[in-house]
Amino acid sequence: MLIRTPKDWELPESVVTPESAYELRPRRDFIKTLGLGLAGAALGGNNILAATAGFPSKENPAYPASALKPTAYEHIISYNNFYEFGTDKAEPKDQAKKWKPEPWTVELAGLVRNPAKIEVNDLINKLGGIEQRVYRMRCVEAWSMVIPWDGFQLSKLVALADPKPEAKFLKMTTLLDPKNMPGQRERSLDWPYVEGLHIDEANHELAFIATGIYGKPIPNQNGAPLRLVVPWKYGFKGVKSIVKFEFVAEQPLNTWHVMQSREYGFLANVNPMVDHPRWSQASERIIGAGGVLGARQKTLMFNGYEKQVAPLYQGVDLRKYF
Ligand SMILES: Nc1nc2c(c(=O)[nH]1)N[C@H]1C(S)=C(S)[C@@H](COP(=O)(O)O)O[C@H]1N2
Ligand SMILES: [Mo]
Repeated sequence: MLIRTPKDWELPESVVTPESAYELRPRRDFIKTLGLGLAGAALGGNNILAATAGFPSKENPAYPASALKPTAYEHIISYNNFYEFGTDKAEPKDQAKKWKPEPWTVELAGLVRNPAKIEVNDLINKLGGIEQRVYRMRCVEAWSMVIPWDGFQLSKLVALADPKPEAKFLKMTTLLDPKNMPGQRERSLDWPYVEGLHIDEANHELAFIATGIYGKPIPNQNGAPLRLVVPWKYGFKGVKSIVKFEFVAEQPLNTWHVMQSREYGFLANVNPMVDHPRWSQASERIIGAGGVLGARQKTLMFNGYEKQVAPLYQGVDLRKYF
């Protein structure tokens, strides 16, 4: 079921750079991962298949891997921010290993005509399945990856919930489960993790709910069984392991804003011209590239999605952090 037909971005082994060229290993790893199929999922160790609906998925030609160079699977699943499972980048992979995000119920709530509690696979099927999109990902800490996601456009979920006109924002909440999420027994953040979007942002074509990476169900450490992906915003907006989508009238208080209101806003659009109070946002470290020191590249306005999302922010002062 996880074996897929080859796509144009799956290069034959022969054209891939040798193992020694570290920077170019992403594609090689990609092929290995795909070649292993189900066995690969098992070897991953962390893959408790909470949301298998929709696999194998097909590439959406509007967001192809051929346009960007995907980060190696190994980096994507071992360098994580998921404070529920530890605050070091390497911790979530280990600490989330035994966590079982199943069964998983998603709640559609608040100012909607169609409130619902629905099992995640049923939700995916109801929304017409999943597709692949390759997006840039830029953390506010000034590192970046390119991730081949599987999932569905968030606007489909919004349409299913059918918000009332008073609903101006979408608030999304991570599971609260201190028994099984060791990080929630610490006070590293205000639990549960909450994020939000303006309803127009939630309905933007780019806003995506990921249920997979590289054609396989999303590993626990990346936010199983479903997490938000908004590639023009800093990574912390991408709330993981969502249990509740709530349509509200007022702008929700998002977790990192509550934590450090001078450093993290609500909008959090990627902007190389506005520095974080403690570091520059002009450039970023590319995870998995350039050996030990890492290669850097210039950060792009709206993380490279300016053409698509700039219309959302007409009249908004983008020099402002919030
Ligand atoms: N629930 C929850 N969601 C979260 C986080 C978190 O700690 N908890 N970290 C955020 C941050 S800061 C980033 S950069 C991304 C990281 O996603 P990744 O580990 O899949 O790369 O998840 C975001 N979503
Ligand atoms: Mo982040």
